[in-house]
Amino acid sequence: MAAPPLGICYVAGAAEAAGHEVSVLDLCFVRRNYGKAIRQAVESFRPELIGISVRNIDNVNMIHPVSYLPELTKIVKQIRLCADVPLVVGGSGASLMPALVFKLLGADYIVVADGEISFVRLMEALESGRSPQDIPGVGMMVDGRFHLTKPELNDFTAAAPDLGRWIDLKPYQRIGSSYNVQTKRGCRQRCIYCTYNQSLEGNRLRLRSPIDVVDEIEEALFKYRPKSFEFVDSVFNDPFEHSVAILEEIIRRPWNAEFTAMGVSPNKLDKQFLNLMWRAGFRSFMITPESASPTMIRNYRKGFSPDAIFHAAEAINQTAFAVWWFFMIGGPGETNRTLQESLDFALKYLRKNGRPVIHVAHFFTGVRVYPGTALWDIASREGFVKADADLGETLWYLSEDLDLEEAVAQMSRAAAACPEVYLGFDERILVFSKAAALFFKLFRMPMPYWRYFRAANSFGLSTGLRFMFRPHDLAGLLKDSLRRQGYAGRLIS
Ligand code: B12
Repeated sequence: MAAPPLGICYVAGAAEAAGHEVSVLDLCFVRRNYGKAIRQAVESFRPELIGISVRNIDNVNMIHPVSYLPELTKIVKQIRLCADVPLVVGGSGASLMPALVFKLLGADYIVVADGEISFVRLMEALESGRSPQDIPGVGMMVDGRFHLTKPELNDFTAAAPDLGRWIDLKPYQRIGSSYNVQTKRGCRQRCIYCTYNQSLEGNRLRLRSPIDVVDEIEEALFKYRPKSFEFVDSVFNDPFEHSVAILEEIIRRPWNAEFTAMGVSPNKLDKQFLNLMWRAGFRSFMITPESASPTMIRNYRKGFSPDAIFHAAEAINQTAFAVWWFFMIGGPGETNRTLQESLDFALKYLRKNGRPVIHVAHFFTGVRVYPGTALWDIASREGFVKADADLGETLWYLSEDLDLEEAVAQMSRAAAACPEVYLGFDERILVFSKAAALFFKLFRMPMPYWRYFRAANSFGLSTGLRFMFRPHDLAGLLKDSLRRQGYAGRLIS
């Protein structure tokens, strides 16, 4: 799924509002020959400074790991070849591991967390010949050492980013991507593995007024006619009252639009709230409980009671939404029994059983370990992360109480019994996603296209093709990944 680069559009808008001339080069659909696209953009625009937005540093998949850092270094090299100007990196990928990304890319400056204010202040400082070293969120070399000033997470007052002003939205719309909208920054949850409440957005909630959010949607709707809007908040329905106010404001407006959201918590996801979502124009959403085992919900510190997920599933089953559930297998305390609890939940609550609702229950194995999280400390204590760990390698945690061969067998059994179950292992099938998107478009099938995972799995199960693309020895691949990061414990001995 291509995500329109919302972050850089916010920053571009802020820079322009501060009196700078700004141009955005979106490399998302430039498959080959970055060099040419970069050279042309530099020659025609003649920038005095270049900012790069680094959204993802890897694909967060333990079985098929892909690092995006080598490609980024190539992009930076191309830029350096044709432009002798300061280079600033920013974005969530940069904010996760600032020192690593800064050094690896050989940037001149890095901006961590929110970009609008820090980037404008950085440019002002450079223009007036002052050192930007004390600007919150800015990192640079000082006396031969990387120096980063702590970011200041200000109220969320940035102007609406107007994506189509900066990038061409058409290729995104062609493949079914939504117009992305942020209603708040900050996350007050304390999930042990997560970075949102840390270097990315901080723990303090910074809410936008619901009227402003819906005004932004209204303007984009009439200007760009996107097929759907996607809320990209860490958790859309927290705080609950804020999401209710946004939904009610949408319902009050005289137009109709389709909505989806990626971070929906099972908390308070009852009939009334789901009804409000439906009336506002939601037809799908992603829900991220990570586990249905009470032990694991507690261990992950998910911030909702184990009952919430069962109540949410019962309420969702009375609707016609398409819902993509995410489960993360292998956190601290995971056993084959707790894994089975999550699988049993999917088998019991997420089957279609003749109802209009469509579920996809996506099970990932392995938990990505990021610096600064509680999981980092646990992983360090248990030997998954070495003191001299190379952050350029993707680092993983897998509970030592899990028998991996049996875990793979359990998940495969569930996938064989239930087309709703989709495994992280199945992701090889995504090479067909572009062709599939064209097919769906040709037949004008409703989006989001992931709703067809279930139908594809049913077809695969009835024809015997379901597991054709799955690698052999999945447990072995998981162990290889752990070996690469220097783990030598019980899981591989
Ligand atoms: C929403 C979301 C999604 C949605 C996107 C929907 C959509 N239509 O956009 C979905 C579910 C599709 C998704 C998918 C993926 N995601 Co995601 N996603 C997010 C999330 C929660 C918010 C991103 C967002 O839009 N934020 C709002 C914008 C405004 O913020 P921003 O981009 O950070 O920009 C600000 C600053 O970073 C900075 N900035 C940005 N660019 C620049 C540039 C310069 C020069 C400067 C100075 C500053 C600057 O200023 C901006 C404004 O303040 C983040 C986590 C988070 N809380 O940030 C993860 C996150 C970005 N995703 C992540 C990942 C891994 C993925 C996937 C690869 C997962 C997968 N295996 O499929 C895919 C990749 C999709 C893609 N094509 O890129 C990781 C990336 C980390 C990593 N390891 O690489 C994150 C950080 C979550 C995490 N910690 O794991 N994602």
